[in-house]
Amino acid sequence: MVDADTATAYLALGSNLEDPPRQIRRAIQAIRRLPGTRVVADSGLYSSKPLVPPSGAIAQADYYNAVVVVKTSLDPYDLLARLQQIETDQGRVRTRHWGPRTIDLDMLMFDDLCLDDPRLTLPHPGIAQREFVLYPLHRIDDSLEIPGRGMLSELIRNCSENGLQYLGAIESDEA
Ligand code: A4P
Ligand code: MG
Repeated sequence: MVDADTATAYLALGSNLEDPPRQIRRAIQAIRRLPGTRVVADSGLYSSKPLVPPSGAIAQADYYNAVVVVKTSLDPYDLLARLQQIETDQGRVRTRHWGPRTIDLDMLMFDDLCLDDPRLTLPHPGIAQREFVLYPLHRIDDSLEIPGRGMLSELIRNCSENGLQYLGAIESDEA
């Protein structure tokens, strides 16, 4: 059991290599196994068009994305380090920024913490512009407020779906 002294963190998962739905399921299983942490909600699975970086499009496959909510007694930097370890365990090779990846785990929010640290920026800098983050968050909690950015329902009004598709519930079969 997680004790009462826990934080709520929202985590974004993204993959576009090597059976992405399976990569997402594996990562969620790994998150479930983190100490002092339990997954309390998930958005279900989405497919999305690759984000086009400011430097121009990179030819890469569509992404699969999801958001999960955890209650955790880990501190934010410890949680980040453990998420990065899960990325490494799933064979993520950091080639190019915004390039294809087996799994990307980003921390979207950690309670109402605002951090301006390149190692851990909170809320995540892309949170307000990314349809594959905003719509899954909305499915989880349509009355959510993003610290420093405003109401989710307002942010979503200014963010087109850009081909985002809801694919259904995430099965929890993988170890
Ligand atoms: N870092 C700072 N703040 C955070 C945070 N809140 N969460 C630091 C996680 N990490 C954070 O990350 C680079 C550095 O960011 C780390 O050292 C960490 O300490 P990275 O994972 O090594 O590199 P990256 O994945 O190339 O960067 P990033 O920023 O995670 O990439 P993006 O911006 O998330 O882009 N298109 C679609 N449709 N769906 C996607 O999921 N993902 C990306 C990745 C591109 N296009 C996409 C998607
Ligand atoms: Mg990342």
